[in-house]
Amino acid sequence: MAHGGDLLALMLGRAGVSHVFGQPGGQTAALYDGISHQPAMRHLLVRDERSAAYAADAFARLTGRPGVCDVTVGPGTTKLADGLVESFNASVPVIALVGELPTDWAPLRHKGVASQGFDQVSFLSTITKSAIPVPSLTALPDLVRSAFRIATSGRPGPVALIVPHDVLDADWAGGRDDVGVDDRTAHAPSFRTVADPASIVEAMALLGAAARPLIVAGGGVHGSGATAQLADLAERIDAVVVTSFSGKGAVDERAPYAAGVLNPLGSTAALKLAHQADLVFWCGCKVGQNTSQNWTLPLERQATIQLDIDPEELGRTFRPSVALNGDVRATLDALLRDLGPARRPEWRTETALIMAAAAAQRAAEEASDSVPIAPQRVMAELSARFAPGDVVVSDASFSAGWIASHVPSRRGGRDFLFARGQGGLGYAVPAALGAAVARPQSRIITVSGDGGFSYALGELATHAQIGTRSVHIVLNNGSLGWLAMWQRLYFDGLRLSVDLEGPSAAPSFAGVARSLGCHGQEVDKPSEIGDALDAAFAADRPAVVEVRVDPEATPIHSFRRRLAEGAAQPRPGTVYRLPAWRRSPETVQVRQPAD
Ligand SMILES: Cc1ncc(C[n+]2csc(CCOP(=O)(O)OP(=O)(O)O)c2C)c(N)n1
Ligand SMILES: [Mg+2]
Repeated sequence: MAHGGDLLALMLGRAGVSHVFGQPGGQTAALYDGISHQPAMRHLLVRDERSAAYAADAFARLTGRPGVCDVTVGPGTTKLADGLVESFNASVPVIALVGELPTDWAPLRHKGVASQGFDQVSFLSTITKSAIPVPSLTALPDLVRSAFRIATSGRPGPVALIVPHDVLDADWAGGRDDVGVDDRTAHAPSFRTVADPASIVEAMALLGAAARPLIVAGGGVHGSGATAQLADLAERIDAVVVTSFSGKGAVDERAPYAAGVLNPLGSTAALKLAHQADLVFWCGCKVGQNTSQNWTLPLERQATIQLDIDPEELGRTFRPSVALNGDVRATLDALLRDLGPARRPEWRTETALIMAAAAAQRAAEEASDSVPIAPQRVMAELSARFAPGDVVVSDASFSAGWIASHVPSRRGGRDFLFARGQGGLGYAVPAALGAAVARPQSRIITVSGDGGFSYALGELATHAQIGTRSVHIVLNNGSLGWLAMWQRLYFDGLRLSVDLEGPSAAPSFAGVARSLGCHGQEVDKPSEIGDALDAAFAADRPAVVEVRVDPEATPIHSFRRRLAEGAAQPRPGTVYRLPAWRRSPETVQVRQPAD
């Protein structure tokens, strides 16, 4: 006799779900049985449910289809939080299948009376678009349809479907008609809306009147598949395009109008041009803290157009001159229908000068031969090997800045993933699992710091088991570099709990990789980087390239300025100021600068 797990798996299959990421529990065993009966569906076992949510997030970003993950009740559910918040804040459609105690144990669920039970609906409600408890087998089909509809409609996001043990185990007669999922809701955006014609006319007038138009492209450009429209717009009116991290790849960054990522860790040209512009068109971008430089952008004198699928975003932090509420692609299509071409040679010349200066600075940094290695050099070597279609997945911290400025996109398309929903360390390696199955023909490259990489070491075993085409670059500076610098620059040389190595112990990430079934290689000279990357790409298994990088290097502009001023330069042999309880003999010595 078929069961609820079969029904759920069948419906997922009808919705085109090809991969489910998760970790089983007793309460979800029937779901696994159901998945095993779906010939076109693959279940991928992760080592930590946090990774299942991250993998589903990456899968969704690259395919537009909801990423699906599953967890068991209680400790499985709590580990979903990192990934669901990431997807929620970054507007990524994900469906989490969540195990639950049997329905008639409801009164015992709370306060740990029934093993593993807790108030999952309340917990998940705050970190999803919707947390849907399934009360019975009869209700299941409709609620599965709801999960897809909610995840993919309007502003996409994660949905949790909470299915009790007895519902999954319940006998199901099978063969019912009622198991279809509306195929239009099996991908995002499900239904496209267009901004109202009057606003589009106003936007066209502003675009026509501007002397120095600049577009800030966010993740919404990728979410709606609008890269071709964006390039058309930029070329037609001689606009500059900058992107958020999530929007990177919205245009080919080798184009003369592409000025890079607008972020405190991003492109200096983007920052300058965002201040020079007289019109800023925020396109599928939520104008978050970083893209807006702590909401100092847009400037008072700048005209603004804001295009967003979510009307709540319009005017959240500033009053746009023109607000366009609609799907990015459909609305740009409408705008482009009547928008005449405009040449702006002065703006193009100004842009070219600013971009050339930034490029010269980048090139100088990338040519560095210093030891320990400059991360910019590593990125340049990666960039030389980066092909269209390859995917780069960034971990949080400095890696994001290095990728943003030193690995330009080579086409309009979503080839870069950043955990910008909440910037959690440990995103890259698990997300690469989702990327690898979403793009099986592509090479997946992750870049992490040693701190971020430490979060997800176990998933190297998953990569090896699945046999992903992945290369993982670890920029090992021996520390939580961002925080080490923050403490030093803003807390008078403090150095507390930012070192990841002891006097006689340092983790070998390449060694860990080898013991988990991957290729692993250490690099500590610039001349070795290229060969190491070539060997990693040629390896017959996932590969880790651990590069010893300069702990003094940072992509954060404000840190760089302060370091250049010399105010807080570390002096060899000095002892950092530590809180009283940590003074001698446990004081930490400054690392000797390399010669
Ligand atoms: C889960 C999580 N915990 C803490 C932080 C705060 N944080 C931001 S950057 C950073 C340091 C990361 O170190 P590493 O990954 O080695 O990168 P590095 O800064 O050295 O390049 C920390 C702890 C975070 N972003 N995410
Ligand atoms: Mg580090």
